[in-house]
Amino acid sequence: MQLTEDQLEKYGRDGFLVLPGVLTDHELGAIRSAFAEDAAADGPHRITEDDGTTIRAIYASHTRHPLFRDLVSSERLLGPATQLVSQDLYVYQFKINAKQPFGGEAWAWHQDYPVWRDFDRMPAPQAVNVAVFVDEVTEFNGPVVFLRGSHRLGSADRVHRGDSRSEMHVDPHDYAVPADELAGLAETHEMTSPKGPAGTVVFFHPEIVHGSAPNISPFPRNLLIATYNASENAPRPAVEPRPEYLVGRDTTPLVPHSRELHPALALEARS
Ligand code: HL5
Ligand code: SIN
Ligand code: MN
Repeated sequence: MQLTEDQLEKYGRDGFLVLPGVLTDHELGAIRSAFAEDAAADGPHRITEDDGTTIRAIYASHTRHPLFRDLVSSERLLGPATQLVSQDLYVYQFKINAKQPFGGEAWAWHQDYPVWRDFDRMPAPQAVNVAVFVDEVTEFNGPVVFLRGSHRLGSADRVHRGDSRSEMHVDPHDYAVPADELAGLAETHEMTSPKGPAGTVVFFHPEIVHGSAPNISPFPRNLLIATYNASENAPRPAVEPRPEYLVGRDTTPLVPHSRELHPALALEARS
């Protein structure tokens, strides 16, 4: 799968790019089962909502489950990601943000790169997020909202809030874009939220301003996000390096495979 010049240009302009139909229903079924299996493993990589039990996010499934390990090297994700960053890539971070039916909570307005710059010493925003819709995303189940083109403003300084929402990761709430700044940005940058069937993939820039509302619908909104970083842009040594479930340390460039290794990643779509 190769992105066209038009698609590359669109990503440069908007800060995100939507590709429908990247994964098949069969593959999505396997991804949902793998997620359910992996979600059973306890540990700090498992983030809960404020109730302390509902799963909010799970990190680093690609280090525990063979399906996710193979998925991140799939040419369908890694190929376009490599084109967008124009460098060899490795997985910096992998998470599934589970927005459960009837109450999956919001993700505050934020930019990703300031977190990775300030907490991990990532030198530059030479990375890309690849978000896979594990479930259909609609206006009802809390789609990610982007401020179109806001990545082109670069990264602002941010202040870490005292009332930290989580110690396991940096919740966007803890490093949010302040309300007055957001209000100003929204005057010049359109709010837009890609929606679509499960299997859609959204590539988005680490500096784009984004956030999402709670899920009051009866439908889940599990969103898988693999963040690929340029191997040459690996974080510099930090005084307090964050755990490996948040910051992948193996910076060896990934080699895309077009013939899927895992049997659940069906070949039907490409054969
Ligand atoms: N939770 C991530 C981290 O690295 C940062 C957020 O959406 C990405 C801002 O701890
Ligand atoms: C969300 O899951 O809605 C937020 C995604 C993100 O911050 O990357
Ligand atoms: Mn984010």
